[in-house]
Amino acid sequence: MTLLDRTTDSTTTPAPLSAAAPAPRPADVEHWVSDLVDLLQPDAVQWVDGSTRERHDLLQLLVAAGTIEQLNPDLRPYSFLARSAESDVARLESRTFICTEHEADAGPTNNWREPTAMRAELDTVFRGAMKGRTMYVVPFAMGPIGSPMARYGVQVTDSPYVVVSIGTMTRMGDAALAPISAGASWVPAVHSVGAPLAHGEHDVAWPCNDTKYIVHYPETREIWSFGSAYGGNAILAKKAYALRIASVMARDEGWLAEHMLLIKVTPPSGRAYHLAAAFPSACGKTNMAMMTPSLPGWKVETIGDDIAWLWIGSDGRLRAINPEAGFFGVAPGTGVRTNPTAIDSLWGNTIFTNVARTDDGDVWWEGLTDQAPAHLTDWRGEEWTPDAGRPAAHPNSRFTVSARQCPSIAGDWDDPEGVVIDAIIFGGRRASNVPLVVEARDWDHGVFMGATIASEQTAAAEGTVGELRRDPFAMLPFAGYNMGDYFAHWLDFGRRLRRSARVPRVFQVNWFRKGADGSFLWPGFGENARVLEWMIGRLDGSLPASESPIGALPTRSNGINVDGLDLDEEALDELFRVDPAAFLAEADDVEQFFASFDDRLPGELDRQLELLRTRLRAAIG
Ligand code: SAT
Ligand code: MN
Repeated sequence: MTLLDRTTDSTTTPAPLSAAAPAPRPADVEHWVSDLVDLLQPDAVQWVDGSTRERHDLLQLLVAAGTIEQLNPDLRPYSFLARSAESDVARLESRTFICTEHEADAGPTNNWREPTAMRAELDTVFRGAMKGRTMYVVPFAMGPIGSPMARYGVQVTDSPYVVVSIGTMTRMGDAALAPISAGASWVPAVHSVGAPLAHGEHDVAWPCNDTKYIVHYPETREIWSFGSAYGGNAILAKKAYALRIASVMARDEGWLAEHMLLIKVTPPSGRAYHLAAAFPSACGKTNMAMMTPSLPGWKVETIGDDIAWLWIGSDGRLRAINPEAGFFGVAPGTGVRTNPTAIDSLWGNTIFTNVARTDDGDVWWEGLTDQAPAHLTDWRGEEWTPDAGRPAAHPNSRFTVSARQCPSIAGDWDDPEGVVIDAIIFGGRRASNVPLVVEARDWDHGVFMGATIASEQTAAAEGTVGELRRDPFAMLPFAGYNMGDYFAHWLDFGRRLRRSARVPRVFQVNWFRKGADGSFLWPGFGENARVLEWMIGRLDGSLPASESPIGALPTRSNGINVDGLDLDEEALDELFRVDPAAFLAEADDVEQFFASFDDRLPGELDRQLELLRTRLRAAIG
C-alpha cells in the first residue's frame, strides 16, 4: 500500500515545500482510518486538506478517468459535466435504512434493520470494497466553523467526484480537522462506490454497484453508504448527516434539523425578516431561496436552499443556520425567467451532473431557454435533437456550486450566531384542494399542518412521479427516528419557545394548484413575493385575515396584492377555494396516516384533527 502521506515518515520524507503546516491528525480519526484500511483494503490513502490545488488535481484525475469532461472555458470557465451511470440518478429511499435497537424507534416511515444483523451484512459487502482505489479521508464541518451550532464529520470515500462535491457543499479539509483535533466530536461516515478493481483492470467512467445501501445507526451516530456516487446517497454530509443523524442529535439536544430553505426578505420599509420554508425535494426550494421578487422595492436574499438547523438562542429567540456551504440544485426548470440568480451563480466553477451538452461545449437542460438548441449530446452521451421525444437532461440532473457564488447571498448567511426566524412555511406540490396560502392558528396548529403535508412525488427519488404521498415536514425520507416522536419534539419545542420569546408564525403554501384545464393557476417564481408580502403584513399586524376551517386566509378586499397580474377573478377564487367536503375526506386520510404511529402519536395531533373536523362540519352546516 502506498500512503500518499506527508507526515507519517518524517525521517525519510522531505518537509513539504508549502509554508502551511498540515493539520494535526486526531488520534481517534487515525485509529478509525486504520481499521477501515483493514476492512476496505484500498491501494492508497489520501487525507484531504481542502486546498484549491488539491481540488484542481482531483478534477484533472476525474477528467483523465472520463468521469467528467471540462466544458468550454470561454463559455463556462472551470466547469465540468459528469454523466452518471443510468442506474445511479437519484436518491434511493428503498435502500435507505435506519438501524436502531428497537424497531419502534425508527418508526413506521423508515426502513428499519436490526443493527447487529446489518453490521454483519455490511461487513461482507464492504470487505475489500476499495481494492484498486484510493481511499480519501474527508473531514468536514456543517455550519460556520466557530458557531455554537457547527457540527463535524469525517467521510471516507473512494470517489474523487464525491470528494470535490463535498468540497463545494461543506467546509472541508484542514479547516474542519482543526476543531476535531481540539476535541470536537465527529460523525464517522463510510462511503464506497462498491466497485473494487482487480490488478490491471480498467475502470469505468462512473463506477457504482447495482446493490446499494444507505445505512444509518442513529444511536451511535454512524453512516455507511455503498454502491452509489449520486447526490444524497454519497455526499453523506447532506441528507444522511445534516438531516437523518442531525435530527436525532437535535431531538436529544433540544434543537431542530430541518429540510428547509432560509431567506432574508426586505420590504420597501427596510425592516428585514427571516423565513424558513420546508418543501419536499424538487419542489422549488432553490428557486424560492433565490427569488427575484416581482414587487418593486422588495429584496429577497439567500441564506440556504435545502437544510436549516434551528435552535433557541441565548436570547431566547428562534435562530437558524444553513449547515451547508453550497447548492446541489435541480437543473431542469432553472432558467433566466424562473431563476436568473441561479443562472448567474452558475457562470463558472460549477459541476453539472446529467445535463445535456451543446455542440460548443456548454450545458443545456429543459427550461434553461424557451427553445432547445437544434442539436445536443444528451445526458446519456447520445445524439439529441428537439424531435427526439425524450428529455435531453435527466429530470433529476443537478448543478453543484458554492454558496459564495450566488449573487443574492445574504451578508449574514454564515453568521455563526445564525439569523432570527420570524416565520415558518410548509409547502408541497398539490394540484388540488390546498390554497395558495393559509396561516396556522397557533404553533400547535402549525405542527399539525406540517405533520399532514402531502405532496406529489418528484424525480429526486426513485418512485412514480406524480403520486400523492404524505410527506410530513418534507422530512419523510429524512427523519432519523420515529416520526411520531419527531412531532412530539416539535410540540415540545413550541412550548419552550412560548416560555422564552415570541413564537414565530406558521404558514402553509401551495404554488402548484391547477385549474380545470390542468394548467397552474398561480404564476409562481418572482410573483411568490406577493405571498411573502401578505405574510409580512400578518407578521407586522397590518393585514387582516378571514377565518376558515383550515386556518386564516387572505381577505378578498385587503388580501394578496394582485395588481398588474394577469389573473382573472375565477382563478383567484379557485386559488383560495376551501372545499370542506374534500378536506373531510383528507381528514380521513390523515386519521389513517396518524394511526400508523400508534402510541407514538402525540395526543395533541389527534386533538387538532378533531378540531379541524368540527370546524369543517360547521362550515358544511
Ligand atoms: O440527492 S439529494 O438528496 O442530495 C437532493 C434531494 O433529494 O433533495
Ligand atoms: Mn432537499
